[in-house]
Amino acid sequence: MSDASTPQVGLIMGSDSDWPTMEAAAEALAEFGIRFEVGVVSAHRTPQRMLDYAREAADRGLKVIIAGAGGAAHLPGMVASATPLPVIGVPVPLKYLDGMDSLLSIVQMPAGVPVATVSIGGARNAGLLAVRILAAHNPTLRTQMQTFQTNLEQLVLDKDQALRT
Ligand code: RP5
Repeated sequence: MSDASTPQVGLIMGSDSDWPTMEAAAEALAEFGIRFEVGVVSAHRTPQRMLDYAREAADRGLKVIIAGAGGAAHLPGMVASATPLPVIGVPVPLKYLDGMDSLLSIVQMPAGVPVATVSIGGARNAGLLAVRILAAHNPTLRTQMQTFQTNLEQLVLDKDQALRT
């Protein structure tokens, strides 16, 4: 089912044009040494591929799916409907509507089919949330996340100090 080389996170997006936004999720996962796979899976253009991906994800050893899409952004919700894994949705901003269309398409899920939606363009937080989900059963990863949070706090304190001097 899974071994040391199996990806833990599936990072998918509706189009390769989403990658400039979604790349930040990949970077966050890489910072924590999380194994992940990347792919284009479109709810509208490759519906069968999307269903196959979602239905097979858990058996392939994935633990979390991050799905980004823009506009009529149905990918995260549809994937969530066909997998028992946690799905994190990333609203990708497009040329029009400033990503509000993507956000509303992803966030307003019917009861029973949850998608953890991050902010518009918030792919980094999607990556970090995936790390936290994995860390719930991994003390080493949890310690890494605590160190990350401590460093984040220190960064703010340092900037505050720099402003005051
Ligand atoms: C969505 O349509 C994709 O997620 C992308 O954000 C948007 C536009 O796709 P392209 O026309 O750039 O391929 O499904």
